[in-house]
Amino acid sequence: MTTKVYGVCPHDCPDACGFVTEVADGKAVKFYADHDHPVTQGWLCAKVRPYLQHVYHPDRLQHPLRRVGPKGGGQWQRISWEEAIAEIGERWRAIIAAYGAEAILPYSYSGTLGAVQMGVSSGRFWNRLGASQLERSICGAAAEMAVEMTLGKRRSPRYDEVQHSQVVIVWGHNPVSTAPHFMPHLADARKNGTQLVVIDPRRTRTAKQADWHIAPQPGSDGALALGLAHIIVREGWQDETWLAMHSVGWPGLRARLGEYPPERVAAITGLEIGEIERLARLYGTTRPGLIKIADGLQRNPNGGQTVRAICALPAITGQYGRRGGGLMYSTSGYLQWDGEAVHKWAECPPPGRWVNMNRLGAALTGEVNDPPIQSLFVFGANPATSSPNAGLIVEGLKREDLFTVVHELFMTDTAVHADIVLPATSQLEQADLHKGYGTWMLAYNAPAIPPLAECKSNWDVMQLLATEMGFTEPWLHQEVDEVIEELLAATAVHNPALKGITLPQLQAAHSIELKHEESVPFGDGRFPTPSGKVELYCQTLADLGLDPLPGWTDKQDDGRKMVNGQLPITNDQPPIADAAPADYRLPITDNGSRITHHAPLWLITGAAHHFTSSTFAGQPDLRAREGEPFVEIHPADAAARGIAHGDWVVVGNGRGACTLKAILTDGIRPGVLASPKGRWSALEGGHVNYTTSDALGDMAGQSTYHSNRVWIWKK
Ligand SMILES: Nc1nc2c(c(=O)[nH]1)N[C@H]1C(S)=C(S)[C@@H](COP(=O)(O)OP(=O)(O)OC[C@H]3O[C@@H](n4cnc5c(=O)[nH]c(N)nc54)[C@H](O)[C@@H]3O)O[C@H]1N2
Ligand SMILES: Nc1nc2c(c(=O)[nH]1)N[C@H]1C(S)=C(S)[C@@H](COP(=O)(O)OP(=O)(O)OC[C@H]3O[C@@H](n4cnc5c(=O)[nH]c(N)nc54)[C@H](O)[C@@H]3O)O[C@H]1N2
Ligand code: SF4
Ligand SMILES: [Mo]
Repeated sequence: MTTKVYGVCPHDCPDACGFVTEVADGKAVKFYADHDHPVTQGWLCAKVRPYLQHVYHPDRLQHPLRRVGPKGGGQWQRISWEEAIAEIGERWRAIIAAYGAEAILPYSYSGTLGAVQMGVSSGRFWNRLGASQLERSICGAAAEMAVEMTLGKRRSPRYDEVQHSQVVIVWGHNPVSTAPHFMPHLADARKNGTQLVVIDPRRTRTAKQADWHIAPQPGSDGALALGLAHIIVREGWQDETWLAMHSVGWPGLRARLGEYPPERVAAITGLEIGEIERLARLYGTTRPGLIKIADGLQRNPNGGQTVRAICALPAITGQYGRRGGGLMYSTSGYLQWDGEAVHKWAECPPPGRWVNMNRLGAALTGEVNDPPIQSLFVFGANPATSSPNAGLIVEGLKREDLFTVVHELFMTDTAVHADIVLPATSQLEQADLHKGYGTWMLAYNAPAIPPLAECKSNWDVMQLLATEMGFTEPWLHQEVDEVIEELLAATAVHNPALKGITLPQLQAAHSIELKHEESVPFGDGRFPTPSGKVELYCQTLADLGLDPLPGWTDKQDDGRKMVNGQLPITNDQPPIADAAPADYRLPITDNGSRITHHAPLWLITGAAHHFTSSTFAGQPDLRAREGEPFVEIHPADAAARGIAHGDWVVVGNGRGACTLKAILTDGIRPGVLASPKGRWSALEGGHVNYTTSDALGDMAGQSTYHSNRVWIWKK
């Protein structure tokens, strides 16, 4: 007898696919896509198709562990859950007595996107404890803020609406890998003549399919957008009527466009003037035109303003609210879980101080000291692999006086540095509530199988910790389904799309497409900003001391190590850390100085096709399909450095280094290197985040991974 159980993909991906697990005798025996799910349409991506290998991987953590050897030494003793939780409680009570609860920092991000296992589990218990608050700005914080400041809310059309677009500009985004279920709809549109332009310094899988691939210098997109607007106005292709009715600040922006003539934009972006003119003509004269962005584009120091500048283009051409036009970014603004139901702020002590997750290494090594972080609890995240400036994070994790707990499915680069490791359930072993951030779907994940061995879900662990700390509030001790019912009911009060949707109904349907008031985002011409219009000039930004008009700055990383958020004053070039292993240092020349004759390059580190951040990067089949850890380099840059195709090379800067295999290709812009994120240090001997910067972007404490200056040399 097999039973079918319907679930939802929990991984960080806008598609939130539906899947089916067939279960016999408590074991998952078959796993496949939900054929009736309107977004999934019967197929899963390469990462999740072999999910049973992930769930039943022999390396799954099965029991709580206590460190017995030195930090990071890999020696463990199996302990019971009772012992583990009692030890955590004992350590925390001592830390709270000496330093206060803010000395405890929870660190979680996108292992799962579930409302309960991620959202509520990152909120309620920690707020009740009075722990430090984590500023979760690793991914798309600047874009979220920029879009909300400009349009009021993050709203996006459904993927299939692309059929109404005449031209699609996929800008700094790689949906073949990162939003795969958009692609069949785009392919259908293209059969009917829709043109596809991809703007990316790298010829990605998506760029390979495009009619036209444009490869600007990283971090220059804001100038490109303003340059396009300059030409559109010069040619009179803008929609003055629409701008007058639906925007504020157009005269100010229009004046600023004078600073972005094609010659200057060509110099900034490294593109030909002819390319810029042609793109402006295509977008300026073809309606409707859709611009599709995601978060990769804005992971640099001017990412927020870049997104503001791009958001201005559909306004200038009067295309918001028009079917097939406008912006496709995120649907998250249509449905935000009721904040009080998630966090219970009103019933908790005042929120603790905020710690930016991108500065974890700095925070652990002295930047945060009032009080210092004495305990770190990591779940649903792998900062030693995925967070920037990873070498500094590892240095922090090695602190003898830091008590680290990691709740994980696998012995990750982070877990290996823990004092206590707790085994976590996979999505097949837990219940949850999901919404797609690129779709209009709401879905229930039913647990398909019992937890493996002694694994527990995030919410199970929060309940155990609450009991240990003596917290008796009922909202810390509900069943998952009770939490879901509460979230649905509390959110329905202010969100008409949820009216009448009950948990039993959702469980029976598995997934439901939400009916929003508008079938096209902003179709009624109203924008939920303070002015009710598109805010080209944004007073809220001005009040925050930020540029109220879309702009561009050339602020970029210089490859040096930051000390307490400041660059040390030194002219040493290139600044390879002397602390780096000898292998990673540049050879020393006869006169004793480091070789400096070659110029630094920009390293961009976007999504790997077969991994989700560092998730799945330990799975043998997917690792084999992704191939050896590589870096793409233009043949001209390689020749200048004596690097041949297939050579092992060191990529490094003042923060650290890693070893990669050189792939010579003209699919990368000269002066730029590309190497995907996610590789595990333990398996590959280092990874790109040893080099990435933990400097923050221009808005919302954003990470700046793609502004990363490195040197590269043959190993
Ligand atoms: N297969 C797979 N899918 C994923 C993920 C994954 O790791 N693997 N990660 C998930 C997550 S966490 C997220 S946030 C999304 C991200 O989704 P995307 O934003 O689509 O993914 P990225 O690869 O981060 O960035 C997109 C592209 O930006 C380019 N890029 C970098 N800097 C610049 C620049 O300055 N200008 C321009 N024009 N392009 C630039 C990179 O070359 C890359 O191809 O994907 C999600 N989906
Ligand atoms: N160089 C570079 N680095 C990047 C980026 C980049 O563009 N370039 N992009 C960044 C972006 S966009 C993002 S979103 C971050 C993501 O960074 P993270 O959120 O740290 O994501 P992962 O590295 O995939 O780690 C997630 C971990 O959660 C675990 N996990 C999964 N499900 C559960 C669960 O239910 N419970 C528990 N306790 N654990 C679970 C997984 O096993 C995995 O080890 O990475 C960032 N890193
Ligand atoms: S990662 Fe994305 S495309 Fe793959 S199964 Fe999950 S939701 Fe679908
Ligand atoms: Mo992300």
